[in-house]
Amino acid sequence: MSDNKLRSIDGATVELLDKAQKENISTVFARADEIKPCPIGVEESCCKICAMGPCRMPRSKKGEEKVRHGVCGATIETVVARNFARKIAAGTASHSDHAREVVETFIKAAKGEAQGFTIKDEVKLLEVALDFGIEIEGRPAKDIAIELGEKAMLEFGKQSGELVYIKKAPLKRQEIWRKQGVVPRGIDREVVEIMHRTHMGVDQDYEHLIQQATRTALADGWGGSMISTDLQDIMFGTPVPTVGTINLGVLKPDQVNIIVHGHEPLLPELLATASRDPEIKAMAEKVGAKGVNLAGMCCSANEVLMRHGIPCAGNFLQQELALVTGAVDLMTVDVQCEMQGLQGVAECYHTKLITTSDRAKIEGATHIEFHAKTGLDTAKKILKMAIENYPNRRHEIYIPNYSQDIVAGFSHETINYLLGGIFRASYRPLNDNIINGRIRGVAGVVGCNNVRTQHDSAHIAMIKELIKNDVIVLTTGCAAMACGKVGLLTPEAAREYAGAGLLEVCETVGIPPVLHMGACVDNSRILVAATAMVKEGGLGDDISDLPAAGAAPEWMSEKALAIGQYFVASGVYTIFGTTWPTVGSERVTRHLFEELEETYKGKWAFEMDPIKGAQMMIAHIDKKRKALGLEKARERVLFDMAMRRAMA
Ligand code: BF8
Repeated sequence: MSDNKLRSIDGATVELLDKAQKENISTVFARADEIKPCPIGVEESCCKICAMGPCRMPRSKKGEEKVRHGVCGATIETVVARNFARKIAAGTASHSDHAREVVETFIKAAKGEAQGFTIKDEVKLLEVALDFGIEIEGRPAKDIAIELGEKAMLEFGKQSGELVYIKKAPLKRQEIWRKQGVVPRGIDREVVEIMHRTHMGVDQDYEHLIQQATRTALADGWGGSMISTDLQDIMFGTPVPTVGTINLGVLKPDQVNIIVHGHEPLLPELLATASRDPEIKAMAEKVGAKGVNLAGMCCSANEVLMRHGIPCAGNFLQQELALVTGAVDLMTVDVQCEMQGLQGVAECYHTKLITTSDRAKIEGATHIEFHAKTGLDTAKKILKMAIENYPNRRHEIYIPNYSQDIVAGFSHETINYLLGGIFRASYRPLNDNIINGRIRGVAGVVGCNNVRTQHDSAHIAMIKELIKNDVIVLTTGCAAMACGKVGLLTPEAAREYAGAGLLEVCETVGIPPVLHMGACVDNSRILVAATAMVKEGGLGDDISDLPAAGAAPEWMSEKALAIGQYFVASGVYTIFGTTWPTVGSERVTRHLFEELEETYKGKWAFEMDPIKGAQMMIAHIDKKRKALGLEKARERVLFDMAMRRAMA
């Protein structure tokens, strides 16, 4: 067995890793072997916010017995909480700066100033306009959209008051947030305040720091991310279940292969449109290719997959390996989760790496900036560059024979429609199936890949354990792609992997047991779905009452921590795997893992074993079922299904 099978459960990844090693090409996997995690950094026991340090304050062998202080007197609690809060600020800033770009483009699209963009979903436009308190009666869509864009933009710079979307949460949740003083005022204000409070000599009380981290994370989930999802839906269409294909086998040896990688779906949308232009196809044929093959990578992939069925080449740890096929003529990257190592790999082949955002350049890559006014021209220019690069292929092409059909695009609106039907769109059937026990509960399993664990394996082990136990899984980001690659995103997967109760529901409705809800900003869809379940009735009056839990078993990015913190503050029990960034302080860890539950009814947990993690989630779901008085219903259903199976 190749050693690389220990690094990934995905065959395409293993084959290309073998190839990269043979060709002596540096990838994230090789670099991870060369660089071991810093033992002090991994505990977050290092303070480098002033020039009197850095102060290294590792745990003593006897745990917390030794009192640890930095040069300024900062306690280890302050240092660890500061580091944690800064990560949440960075995660929130990332999702929200993405949202800002979307809002700017949205306003231009509404004014007719964005090439190739219009308002596609007028129903959602009206819904979101109402959320923002905008008058819709008798007004043209264009005017409503301009006002919506302008009001959404104000959410970033607001100095006081509350974010508009806070009112979408269950009333009980809003009360908790107000009582705790964590309702975000403006998105940017909360991020800036963390940066201020974590400057040398400002906020030096770990609970107070975590409180601001919570307010900032809420500004992500119920602010930036939600704005991003909603306005993207209005511009590009709200996703509906769409059939697609995933894994590196989607690359074509005889076509011009272009990969869109990153997070903002703006340019990828235009590339999708422009790649269908007959002129582009003719150009490709002129250079000897059979056409242009557009594929996605990371969250950009999720966006164009859900809305256009554009194939998905893979998730985070596959980005460099895609280039190792020798078949990628051009890759565009915008923002977030793009490894600098890409340029080095691109140089080993003929691939052109193009940076497209004004916020991100990579040394050595070609920079072609995307601007909404000229977006379609830029898209065409990039496609032409890719086509011109096709004859420059100088290596033998090797595309692993792995691709898998999937169904993606389960927005909140779609779940509503699928379960209730067009005339009575509703979460009632979902709630009823939870109440009667066919579905035991709901789990959100989301997040990244992390090279410190076997690629994709924790996602799949955890999710299989959950669905086997009748827990329906909602997924986004790289977790969703991991599911796709092993066939969990097909209705047929229910028969193979789901428990009897969940299988019955999936077969009746025709859905997979794992629902792909989009990119990482689309975790906001999970918040909206959870709120809809609460509002539908019968499952308590707050998100924390739902038999539900969340997890990111292979997380690595700061965005994941912001997501986790807003789920916890929204009342969700949330388990992370891989590593935990507050182990340097037992008090801070206890605060996050135990004390937060007293106020927010949600808390963090850390578990490296994904099966154990799934069992912890199931135990939590059962605890919530019991609190709702539902445990008896489930016992009855299980008996019925066992009987039915015995009869089959
Ligand atoms: O936002 S899941 S590795 S690609 S951070 Fe990045 Fe993590 Fe993937 Fe998308 Ni999300």
